Amino acid sequence: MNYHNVEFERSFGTSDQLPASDMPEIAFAGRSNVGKSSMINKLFNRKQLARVSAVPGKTATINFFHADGIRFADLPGYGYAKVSKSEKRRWGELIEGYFSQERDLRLVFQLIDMRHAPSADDLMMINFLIDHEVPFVLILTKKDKLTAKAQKERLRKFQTELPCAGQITMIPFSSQTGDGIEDVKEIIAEIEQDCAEEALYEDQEEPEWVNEPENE
Ligand SMILES: Nc1nc2c(ncn2[C@@H]2O[C@H](COP(=O)(O)OP(=O)(O)OP(=O)(O)O)[C@@H](O)[C@H]2O)c(=O)[nH]1
Ligand SMILES: [Mg+2]
Repeated sequence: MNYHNVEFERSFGTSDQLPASDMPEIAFAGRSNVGKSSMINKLFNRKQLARVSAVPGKTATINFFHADGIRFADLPGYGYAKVSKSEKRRWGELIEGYFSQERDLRLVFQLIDMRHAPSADDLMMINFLIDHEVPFVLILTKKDKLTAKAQKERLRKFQTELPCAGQITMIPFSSQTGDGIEDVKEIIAEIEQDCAEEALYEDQEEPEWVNEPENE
């Protein structure tokens, strides 16, 4: 993937505005302030592609980007306490709406803060992904804020704090230092490869008449 080719598509405030899924998609989910927009900016090497804010709860929309035939969806952050009930409802509608649509969703990067035990909302989201068999990778953000010793300790604790921890791919990540970004790009490259192979297979599929018996 040429990460320079990224284009911002649009922001959506309600799920019924979302266009039909016409491209393979990769989504970024996680609670407000966990670092979704920062990760997207790091990935595409742009400072302001996805807006980053010190004020949690700023991204209350689903934002679509695309690059080289793959769509990236920045989902609204959940779990921020200081917003009105109606805002919370709107976020819930957006996230639930997104996941209930027939979308060509290939992977969710589920972000959790590496410094803390997963919140109740994080666990609800992770259990949702497991229950609905949505493929996901866990991105452990803000790695730079922990000492090497504390990182090791958190990784050990995640093993008991997370459901199915043994089967989950976890990538310690920092959008400040770029730690983990190569692993993330490798995963995206694998998805690209799968999509390219599928396209090739579709092109090569034999027309139906080839298999018709002769001289009937
Ligand atoms: N030290 C450090 N700070 C980070 C990292 N990632 C994000 N931050 C900071 O955390 C804050 C929130 O980051 P965002 O990227 O806006 O978080 P978000 O998940 O997009 O938040 P919402 O849009 O509210 O859902 C900002 O002040 C970032 O600078 C990281 O890896 N290391
Ligand atoms: Mg954001």
